[in-house]
Amino acid sequence: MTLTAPSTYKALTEQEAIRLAQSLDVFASSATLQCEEIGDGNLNYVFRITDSATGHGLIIKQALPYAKVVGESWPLTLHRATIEANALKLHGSLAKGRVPEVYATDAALAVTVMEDLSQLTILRNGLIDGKHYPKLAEHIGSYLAHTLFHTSDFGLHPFEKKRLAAEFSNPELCKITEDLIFTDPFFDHDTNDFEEPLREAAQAIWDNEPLKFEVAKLKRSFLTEAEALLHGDLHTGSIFVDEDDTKVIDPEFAFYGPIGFDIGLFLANLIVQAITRSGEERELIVQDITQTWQVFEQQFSGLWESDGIETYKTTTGYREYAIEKIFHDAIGFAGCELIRRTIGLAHVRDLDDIADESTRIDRKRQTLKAGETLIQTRREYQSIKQLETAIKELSK
Ligand code: SR1
Ligand code: MG
Repeated sequence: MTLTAPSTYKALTEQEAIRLAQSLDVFASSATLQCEEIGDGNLNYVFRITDSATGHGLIIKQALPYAKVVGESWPLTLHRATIEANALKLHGSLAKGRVPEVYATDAALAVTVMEDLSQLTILRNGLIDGKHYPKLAEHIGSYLAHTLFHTSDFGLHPFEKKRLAAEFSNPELCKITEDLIFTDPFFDHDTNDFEEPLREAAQAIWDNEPLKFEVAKLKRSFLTEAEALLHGDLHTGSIFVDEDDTKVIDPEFAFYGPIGFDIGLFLANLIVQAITRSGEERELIVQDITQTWQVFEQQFSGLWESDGIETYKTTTGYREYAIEKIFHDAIGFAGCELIRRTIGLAHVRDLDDIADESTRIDRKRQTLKAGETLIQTRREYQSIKQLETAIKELSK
């Protein structure tokens, strides 16, 4: 599929997105195409182009030269569109069926044309509506194991790994994470955003030196440990689902970082759900957390045995050591994500849309408490069952 696009950047209108779609040999020349801008994220335009007669469609995603969530005062590299398209292709080849198909790209226009997933639901929206997805944990655990193992030194020749690490150098998007997840929420910074009743809890975080010492270590890990090609922003808004299918989208934050980061972000967003639910509905989410880790651990270990290229792979204790490090890192990163989604710049609807103020503030206090606890006690957990017990306690 070839894209006939202008060679210089221009933010597309809906009509221009239709003309771009017509230049692809996908739709009949007689087709009447409709276009809707459906982007609900913080950074990009997402156009859905549909053939009115057949209902068939595709997505044209375009990066804007600034962060939409803040406005033109926050310029942002267009190269993230190329990073995203290449990460989708690579991760899609490693985790079959878990990533939308990329049909075409244009670097100058910062555009990716891809599979329309509108038959599926954004996971965050489905969870907020009280739904549960029986295949989610199996699919995401497997996606994580395959994408992370096969791009790491455990499964990839060091020349290819270092070539990929250079290709996926993504400093501007990493800086957003370094600031918004690892720095600003832990200081009285003007990007922070929280309701006044939470000021005391926020101040307690800013005053907690032992907590900040642990966050500094986690930030250093994010800055320096080029372990695998991460998705980089694996929250529940980056996943499409239904009862049978799961697709991971939006890897524009992809870069070589610590393996536990993707796992931690996903688990944190499920923990937010556990906190907002009760009874059996909460239990289902807690079981998803446990199962995601179990599937990841089992499949990562299996790949270590079957496809591992590290000479030390059979050295007694090394696999267990590597997996324990990933586990503890993931718990710490989950803690940082919980705190930033509560008092940082980019919130989540799971918490903000709780209509009753007193309930909303209580849930947010719980999220902060869970974040602090996970960061500070992360090395104490020896098994996923121990973590499960702690999450149940923190969600009550
Ligand atoms: C300015 S971007 C804010 C957040 O949105 C993205 O999805 C990332 O999570 C980022 O931290
Ligand atoms: Mg995104």
